[in-house]
Amino acid sequence: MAALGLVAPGPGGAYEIMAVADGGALTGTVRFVGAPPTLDPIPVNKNRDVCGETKPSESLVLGPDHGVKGGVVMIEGVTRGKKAGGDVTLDNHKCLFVAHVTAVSPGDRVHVKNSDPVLHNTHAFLGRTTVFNLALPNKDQTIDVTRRLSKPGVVRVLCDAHTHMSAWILVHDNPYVAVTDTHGAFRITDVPPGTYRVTLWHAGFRPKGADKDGRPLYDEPRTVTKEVTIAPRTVATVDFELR
Ligand SMILES: [Cu+2]
Repeated sequence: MAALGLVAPGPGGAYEIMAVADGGALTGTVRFVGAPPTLDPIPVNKNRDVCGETKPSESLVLGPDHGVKGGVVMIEGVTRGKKAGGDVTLDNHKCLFVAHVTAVSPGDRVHVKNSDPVLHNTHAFLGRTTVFNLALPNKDQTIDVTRRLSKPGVVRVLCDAHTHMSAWILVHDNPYVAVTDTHGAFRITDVPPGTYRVTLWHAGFRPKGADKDGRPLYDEPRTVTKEVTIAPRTVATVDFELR
């Protein structure tokens, strides 16, 4: 198979784009087991005329049968395969980040947008380092942040104007990554056949009080890793439990 190009040099070397002729797929679900915590609504600190008095916490979102929305499933160690290149928009919409959890890989084009008639200031951190810090005073304003998200990791996103607003962007080092839907389901396609470690990441959701600015705090994110073999032109399944 011919290599089509190189992107995203990382610690393990560059991810190489190639045609995946015999690719398989990986599907599955993430399900919550046990009693979920009660998550208090988060008070809105300003622009209440536009944003409302409170917003629901999105740190744990369960659908039918306790399917977990907003889990990130990542296939680890894929060094050659399909091309990234999705278009992703993180929207400040009705005073929430939409989506609350996003997964991207180098090669995806990423924009931050403001759909509201109030100032939002989207501030993203990788660890303690700011990766972007954008004042968006105008409705329908859009800023390209593609180049700021070249380094793999868990990016925490806050709004400096509104303490109730937060989001996550997971930057994976290859395009084999997906976010679970409202049923807790995911699907990753065109995977080169092989045996892989597959990791679920989910944000912390057990309340731990609030910081000095009134932002709610939760416990640490969880990760669960499993090993999965994906055969040519078949669909493998892996299910995760969150508790
Ligand atoms: Cu805001």
